[in-house]
Amino acid sequence: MQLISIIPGFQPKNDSRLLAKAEALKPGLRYTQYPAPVSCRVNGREISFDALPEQPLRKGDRVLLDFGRHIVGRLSLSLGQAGSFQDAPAYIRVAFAEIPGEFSEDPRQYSGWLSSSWIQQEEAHIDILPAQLALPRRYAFRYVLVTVLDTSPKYQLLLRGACCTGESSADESRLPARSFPDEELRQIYEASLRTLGECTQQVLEDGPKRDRRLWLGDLRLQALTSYISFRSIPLIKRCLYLFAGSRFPDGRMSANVFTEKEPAADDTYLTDYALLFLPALLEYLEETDDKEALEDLLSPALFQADWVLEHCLTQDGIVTEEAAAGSFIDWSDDLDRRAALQGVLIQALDAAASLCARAGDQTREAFYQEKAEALRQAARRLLWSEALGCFLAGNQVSVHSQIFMILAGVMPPEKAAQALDLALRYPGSPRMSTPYMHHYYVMALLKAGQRGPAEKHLRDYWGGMLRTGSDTFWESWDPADPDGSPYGGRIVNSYCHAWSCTPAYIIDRYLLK
Ligand code: RAM
Repeated sequence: MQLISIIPGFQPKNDSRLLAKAEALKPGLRYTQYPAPVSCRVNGREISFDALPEQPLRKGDRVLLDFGRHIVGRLSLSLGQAGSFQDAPAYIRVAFAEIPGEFSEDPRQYSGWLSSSWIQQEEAHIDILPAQLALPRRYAFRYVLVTVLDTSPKYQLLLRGACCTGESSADESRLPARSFPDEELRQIYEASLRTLGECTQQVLEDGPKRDRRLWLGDLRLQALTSYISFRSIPLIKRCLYLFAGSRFPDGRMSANVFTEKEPAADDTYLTDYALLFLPALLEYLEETDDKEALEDLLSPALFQADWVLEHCLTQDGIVTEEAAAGSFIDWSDDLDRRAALQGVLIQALDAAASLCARAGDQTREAFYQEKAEALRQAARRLLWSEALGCFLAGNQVSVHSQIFMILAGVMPPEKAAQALDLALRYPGSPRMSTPYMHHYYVMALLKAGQRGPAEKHLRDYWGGMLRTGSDTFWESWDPADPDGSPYGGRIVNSYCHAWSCTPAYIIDRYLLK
């Protein structure tokens, strides 16, 4: 599945009042000075970082630095010279990686559908040594690989120091103290919050390596986790205002917003993502009871549900194939998304009813409740297979369909666990490929009363990423296909990704109660 939408002549419609409020909520960044790397290898041989400045580096030499934790920030290298006169520039490559596996890929071999410009590497000529080389971008990394592309026969390069400054708007002093029944759960919890903290910038970014911007599906899960941790409330409000403040000309919400310049809705519409604005807003209001936000955002939110009700339903009350194909749900080429989208829509209508109740609008509250109920009935009538004991999309059995039907309250609770189990094992059923989908799977297990299996899955799946040596959670991970990538090359995958940060939320709200 390639997600590339280009609408010729697209101009987002911006609401200057909402965007001014979003701008006023922009957080400042906090800067952290990180200590020296915890380990250093020259051409594969471990040496102490203190000994590195004495190590003359020649053409082809490679220095691998491990900073011991994931960092989002900037790097500056102190470079010196040994030997005779510098009669030619030093020429080096500096590559950054979140996990070591990124260095085992050859960037020139990458031919996926996302831009190779996301690969974090720079080449620099240094005319005069000694020099302080400040690398030009903000990077997401734990590992840095410096390759000497050339010096000259007369001199060698010295790498005398590496100075690293982290950037994030997350306030660690707000983190609650917590105790855990065991080390595994503590590690998963902490890696979740590290992942969230690194993505908490001037917007809630999806991934600090890539795409470094605000996506709606990610925002909802980041916000849930932030409520129990950093509590970046003004930032979450800012992100909600950005989605409402820059939209498609017809009022639909974009799947993501560019914010580096004047905020601009991307010309990418995903049916499920737009609908997720409703639960995201409701959850924000449940945390804050922010009357201003309710007043400003209610109508943009309801529009998302109204638009789908008007344009995306068949006569029978099931979402259309077209709307389902235009939704995300999970990275999977062969997934039939109809049942899953039906479930997302029902949850959005439930949220719409609750939002109207908060606004004291009983007429519209009743309207959305009725619509949700009608769509539940339609799903039970037309998507449920009595023979199999699970929901179908077309003829397809998928765990994705069961998950969203359970979360939408369509599935009879006593059948939910069985249907999930059946779909997971059903021959040829599409696999879940992202922590985003696994989050909803765990939530569905919890809703089905399966607390034990939910906790086991959280430990197995997210713990599995940590057992590879990572200290943050990834955008895509299927233990059965560890080298997989939705983009046609895992070198562009993000290994610190917003939508993977939810174990801390699940642990806090459901497992340590
Ligand atoms: C990816 C982004 C983001 C996700 C979308 C659908 O490219 O990284 O996390 O929300 O796709």
